[in-house]
Amino acid sequence: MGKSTGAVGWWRGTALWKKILIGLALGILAGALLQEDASLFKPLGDIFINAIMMLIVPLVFSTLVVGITSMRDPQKMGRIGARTIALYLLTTAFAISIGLLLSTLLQPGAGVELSFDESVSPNAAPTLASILIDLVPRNPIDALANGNILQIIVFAIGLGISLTLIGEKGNALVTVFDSFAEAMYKLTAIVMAFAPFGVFGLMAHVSGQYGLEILLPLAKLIGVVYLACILHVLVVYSGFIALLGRLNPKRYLKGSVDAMMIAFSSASSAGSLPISLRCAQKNLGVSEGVSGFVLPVGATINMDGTALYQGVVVLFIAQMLGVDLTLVDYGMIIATGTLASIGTAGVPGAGLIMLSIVMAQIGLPLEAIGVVAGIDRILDMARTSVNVAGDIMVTTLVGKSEGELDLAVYNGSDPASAPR
Ligand code: DAS
Repeated sequence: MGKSTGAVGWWRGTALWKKILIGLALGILAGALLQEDASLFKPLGDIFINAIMMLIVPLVFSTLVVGITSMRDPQKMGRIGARTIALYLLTTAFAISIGLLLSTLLQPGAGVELSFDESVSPNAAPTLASILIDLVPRNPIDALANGNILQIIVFAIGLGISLTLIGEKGNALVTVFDSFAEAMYKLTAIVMAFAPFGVFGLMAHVSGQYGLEILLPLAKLIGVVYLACILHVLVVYSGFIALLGRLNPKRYLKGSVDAMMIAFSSASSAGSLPISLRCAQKNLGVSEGVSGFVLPVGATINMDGTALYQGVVVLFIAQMLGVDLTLVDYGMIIATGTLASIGTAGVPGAGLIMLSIVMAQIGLPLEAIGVVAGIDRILDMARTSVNVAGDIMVTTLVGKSEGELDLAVYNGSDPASAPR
């Protein structure tokens, strides 16, 4: 086929993240100009979200089975699991602390007088026992059909280890899964070609919904959440990549930007998972085995942005109500905020629902959540971007520590050797 010229040639030659950024900017502009009429473009966004959600289960399942069988070392799997959980908990504690620190210093709730009357029923905090029991699927087909990611991970790990242990007899199925995973990566690339248009539709709809009259009274709160998110990524994540991974943090940021922008526009960690897998493997050189395990786990239980958001918003509400919090309260916020973030689903608005756990724990009126519910999508976009950035950061560190990171790909010197 001849080389495309003009606009088509320019578009084809432009990096995906730039195209998504153009779609995002034009979407915000269209929403600001057309207001509610911009919802006309919402179907573009909905189709795109459906397309990436369609990929999650087949991609995660096939990648993980292939990844586990390629490792052939159950001890290695245990080590990867332990490192993954430890890093996820550590970065979540950092996140909620940054949220509390900034909210204490900047006092976004001081002097704010906003009425609230919506009643919010408190959520039951997920106990560790309930999380562990729910990990094992009674029916793996049901788990696959309902997209229960943690149960799919448990079943895929069990299947992968069993295929390894049966040796030759397992090879046929491993080959099938390998081809299937390959096809799923190609389908992800095809879906991602439509990302700029999908992001345009999503942002036009969101931007058209929020006028200045809604945003201005809570502008300081929005500013503190966004500042905390930016600091967490640029300081904590980049610091971990540089100090623990001895890797160039700029490469990590550049390699993650596609997934972060999809997370921002979709406000869904689960929905961003196919793109996170593609970024980790194609841009950062992490192996299928590590990324196929660490990312789906992260998309389900690692929500640093959500934890950070809960730290900021709980203090905002306490400040608004003139409630002085004690050090014990701060400790309770860190503990319950971490647990609440683990229990937060990777879908839009989940963090707002889990906020009630933290509020109830320190005795703040749950109705006050109504004050921030109106702008939740604006906050959700930022916190979900951090959730996804954190998953990719941990995947990169675990890959590096296990010798499962292709430095030639990471440093951008040899994208051809990218695993996918
Ligand atoms: N939107 C959620 C996610 O997909 C996070 C949240 O609501 O806090 O990660």
